[in-house]
Amino acid sequence: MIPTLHTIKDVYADASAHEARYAGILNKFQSLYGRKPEFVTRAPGRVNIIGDHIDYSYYSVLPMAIENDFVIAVATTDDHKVSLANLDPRFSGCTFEMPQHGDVEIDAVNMVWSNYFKCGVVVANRYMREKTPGFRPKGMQIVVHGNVPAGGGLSSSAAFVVSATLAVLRSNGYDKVDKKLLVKLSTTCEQLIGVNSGGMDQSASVFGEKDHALFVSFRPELDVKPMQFAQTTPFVLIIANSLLEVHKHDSAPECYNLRVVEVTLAAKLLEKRLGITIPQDGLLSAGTLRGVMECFSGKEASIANLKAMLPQVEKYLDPEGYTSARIASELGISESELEAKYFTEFPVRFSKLKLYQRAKHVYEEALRVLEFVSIMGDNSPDTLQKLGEYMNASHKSSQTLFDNSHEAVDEIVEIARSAGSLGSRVTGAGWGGCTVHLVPSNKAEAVKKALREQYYAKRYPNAPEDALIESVAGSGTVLLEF
Ligand code: NG1
Ligand code: MG
Repeated sequence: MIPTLHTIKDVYADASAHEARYAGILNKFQSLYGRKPEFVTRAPGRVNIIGDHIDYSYYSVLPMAIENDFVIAVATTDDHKVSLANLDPRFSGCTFEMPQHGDVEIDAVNMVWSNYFKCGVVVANRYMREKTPGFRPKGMQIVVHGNVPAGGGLSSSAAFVVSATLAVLRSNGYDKVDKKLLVKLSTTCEQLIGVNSGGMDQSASVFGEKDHALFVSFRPELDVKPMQFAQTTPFVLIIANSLLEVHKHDSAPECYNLRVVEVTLAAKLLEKRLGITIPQDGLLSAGTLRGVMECFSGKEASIANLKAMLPQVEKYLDPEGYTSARIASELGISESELEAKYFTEFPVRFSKLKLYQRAKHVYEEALRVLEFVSIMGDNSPDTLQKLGEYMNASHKSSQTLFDNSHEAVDEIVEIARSAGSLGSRVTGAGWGGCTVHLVPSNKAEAVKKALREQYYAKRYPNAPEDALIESVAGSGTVLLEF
């Protein structure tokens, strides 16, 4: 169940640092609507420690919630009107009506911040209509504020849609919301605005726990295990934002959505070559690389079963890449069928599909996550060093196999390692955004200093204070009633 709290004291490590922000939200609410909010929803962003671009192949990942979050203050009305205001003056407000029938309209071509809220409305409304046919949600008066850097790989969007979905449910009498249900509903949100996303971010946001990383598994069903690191060698996780903002819905056809198509087609081709039939499953309705592994080497996503897939990738997928014509002919379908099935619902642009590289990344990254998790609690003097090596190998794979790094991101990674980071990698979707670094505590100052002098001073002399933070694992999504 999503907990209901009555103070922010249990939400943040240092609640006093957040008091002014909450006061600002409540003041704005009072001045706009002449009343107090009935409740507040709050959902955090996340940093992914290891395991990127494998959630949509249903392999386990290791993120943790961070303290930056998305806060939504709400009072309900009986007129079905929604008034949306943002405490941040850069984002202007808007109004719309809760529909009597069908979904609220979202203009995914002209992306505005309020679209993310509307995504929450759509998924919550569909759910409530399933429970109560003909249901029409109440109106809402709203003030929001988010402080997760946008387009930075820390899941500002997931924090927003989780918070929004919960706010709509709570407004309509759903005050005991199951955590898994909230993950399930909010995971479909960004698909409404053209990003064919996996479920890592929403899981981390909902299930976040102070001082814990989260081992998130998607099969056979969603499961989140809070994990702790051995503290033999004290360390910190540093998040350094490259400040290259990536707008996933704009870049999706060449980046995110293309990767989803590539891993799907890699699975299709392996299925054909191995002579197996993989079950069609959920998000990737054509089947996944995990599905291939389950049929070929064994049901469980174990180290052995994953390792057994690597020679198959070598044997059956071509590092040269595939044109549309070639993959169509290898799959034994026409190009128009290929187009209709894989390139239409979420449009993509490419010259060659890199099926070999993407599949190799997925299986190896899934392996690294398992190996990382299996030693993270070991009280041995070289644990931290080994964990760092997995993170470095993960970054290498982003550079060479998955093509989701960026030259500026690589520069940050190099600077941090030279100054004492044991493991440095791009985190989240990539192509810019944030990096995460595993740094022994006695090297933290040196790493931060090196990044300030060698990266930010050169590229972004006016970088915001929070471009470089030591991050703590924060708590998950909550409802607040003051
Ligand atoms: P971010 O970093 O929020 O863009 C995206 C996906 C995740 C996951 C990572 C890569 C969304 C909402 N999130 O995260 O599901 O696939 O990329 O590991 O699209
Ligand atoms: Mg996002």
